[in-house]
Amino acid sequence: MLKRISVLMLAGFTAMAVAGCGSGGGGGGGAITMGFSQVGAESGWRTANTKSVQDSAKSAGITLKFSDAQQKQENQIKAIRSYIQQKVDVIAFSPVVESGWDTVLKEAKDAKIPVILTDRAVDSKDTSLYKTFLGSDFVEEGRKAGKWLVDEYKSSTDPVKIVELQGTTGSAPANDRKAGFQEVIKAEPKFQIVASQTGDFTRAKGKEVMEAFLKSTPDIDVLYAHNDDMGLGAIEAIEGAGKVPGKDIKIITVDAVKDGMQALADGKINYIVECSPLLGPQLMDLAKKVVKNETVPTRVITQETAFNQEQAKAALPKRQY
Ligand code: GZL
Repeated sequence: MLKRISVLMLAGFTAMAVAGCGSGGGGGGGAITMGFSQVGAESGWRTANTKSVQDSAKSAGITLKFSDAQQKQENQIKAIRSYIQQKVDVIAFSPVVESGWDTVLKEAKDAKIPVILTDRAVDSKDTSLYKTFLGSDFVEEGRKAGKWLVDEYKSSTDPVKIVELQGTTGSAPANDRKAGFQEVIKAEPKFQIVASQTGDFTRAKGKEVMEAFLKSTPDIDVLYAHNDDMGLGAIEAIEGAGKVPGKDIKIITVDAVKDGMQALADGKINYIVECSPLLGPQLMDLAKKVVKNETVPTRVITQETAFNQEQAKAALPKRQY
């Protein structure tokens, strides 16, 4: 199953009459300077996303000022303020959590510097605070995970005990992957989420929380982890408890990074919903348009797929990340 990153331009193009940009060269046709605030380096997905942004800026001839917030919102706010001070032409960032951005985004708007959201969304009611949001539909990713589970257990009536490793508390992917999954499985009472806790998208935390689940929750049937890294940490915990991942406990994760796909091909994970980190090329195209006051869609959704164990074996050799 080929991964497609094509842009599904939502209907409802909105002519975004963007105000002039900062005093960088972009507005006048010179080289564009982008200030980018990255969440951190918490997962294989994030590493691939950072590489995509940095490589794409280089190929697009865009000067990139890049900062790693170590998963702290205050560091992202500081970085955005410093980009405003430096009068960059455009600001892009992946908000670590959904809330708490209105003040700093208003400061960027007042400074006439357009902002692009990439990867994760914010819950600001005022959508004029940013020009567009480029990223996956996390609710749909959760639905895909739920649909696989419903199909996997379609011929069973026994209760199915599920534990869930959530992503970073308050983040759009954690909120939405949970919501999409629950929306699908709630139709069948046999599915019971018996424990759910954040593993903060990291392998180490995923292992630690899964060890606690294994101690507190007997007879776990399924683990739903909001990303591969937490799933890979959980596999270490499951094997440490003398159980067989993918068999004693079925595992569904999200991302489809190389390590996750390898575990899927090896039978330790049962299903992975893809979430592509390769947003760089589209981000740079959008930045060029926004700086030149061209029309951009208010929402750009990346097209993604999902993999079972057989599909992972076929796809692995061609995976870019
Ligand atoms: C999803 C991204 C998430 C990944 C995790 O777009 O924000 O953050 O699923 C990463 O691996 O840490």
